[in-house]
Amino acid sequence: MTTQIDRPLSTAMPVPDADILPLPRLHLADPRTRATLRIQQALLAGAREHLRAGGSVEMTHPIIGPVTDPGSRGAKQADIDFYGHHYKLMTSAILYKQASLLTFDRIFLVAPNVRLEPIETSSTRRHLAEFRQIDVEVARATRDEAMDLVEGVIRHAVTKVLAECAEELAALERDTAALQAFVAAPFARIPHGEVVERLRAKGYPQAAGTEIEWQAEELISRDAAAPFFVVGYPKGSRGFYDKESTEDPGTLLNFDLIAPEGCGELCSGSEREFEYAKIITRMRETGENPAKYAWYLDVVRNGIPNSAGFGIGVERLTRWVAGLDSVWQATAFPKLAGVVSP
Ligand code: ASN
Repeated sequence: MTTQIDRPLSTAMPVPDADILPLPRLHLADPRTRATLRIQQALLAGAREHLRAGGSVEMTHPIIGPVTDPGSRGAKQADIDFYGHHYKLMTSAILYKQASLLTFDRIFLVAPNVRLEPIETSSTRRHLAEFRQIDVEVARATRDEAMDLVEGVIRHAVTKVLAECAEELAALERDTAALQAFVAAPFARIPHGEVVERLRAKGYPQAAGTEIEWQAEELISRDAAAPFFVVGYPKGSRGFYDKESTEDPGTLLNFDLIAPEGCGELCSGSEREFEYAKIITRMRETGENPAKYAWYLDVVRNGIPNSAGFGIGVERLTRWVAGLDSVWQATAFPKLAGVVSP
């Protein structure tokens, strides 16, 4: 594929130039794009099969709204003028996912997200300014049950790809034996503090009590024998909706799923804060003005079930399963930070 994106990873990243992506007509007609998108189709079909079989209902959610997920780590929100009202493009569907549990106990959606990521992310090989998530929310579920569901969805979807996309995987020279072994193994659940220690042992200067940066995720992802969960991120690293542990205050009942082979994070999720007073407190702690969230707080004040859920990055999952160098290769019309594209 004609690309100049496979530069060595470095923290001093160049500002993207116009030819960081191939011309759209070359990318669209590339047999590798065709094989990749067939694999993505099988992944989405597999995820839908697994979720529907478990009783989840697929919904569609808004693309714009008065407020969006504020917890998108360093990315800016995109504004839109909605007949004189200040609206946002969705950075994630989280607020709608919780609210939708008034309609169904188990829901999912394949949702578009727009996050104006910092310009340096154009060469991380794993960030897009526009991407999709398989977003799931389950009423009365625990974090462990949510992780079981992530595991089930990924195992089923990857198994479907292995069964149905042999030609495409061969065209992309994907090591299918490795993929098979990755999804046959159980996905370990490793506490955040232990991951910090492992990183330090490898010489990476990871601070305790903070988010694990993408460079560090990539490092621990490289020698993983299977996808694995990092559980219990410190409060302050995520949005107000990730529930704080009552036994271990300061720790969130959340998780990330890290892919093997250096691909890094595929999915994040959590048990949710669902009580009005706690949500208000967490909003204030994270610097959010509750007045902006009027519709959501009205829903919460009148009662929503406790729940857990997650979002799996569609392009990241595709990149890993197809064995691609970069996440932009997993979409027909990639949007990288700062790069002008269709
Ligand atoms: N999708 C994530 C979740 O459900 C939220 C996010 O993308 N920030 O927890």
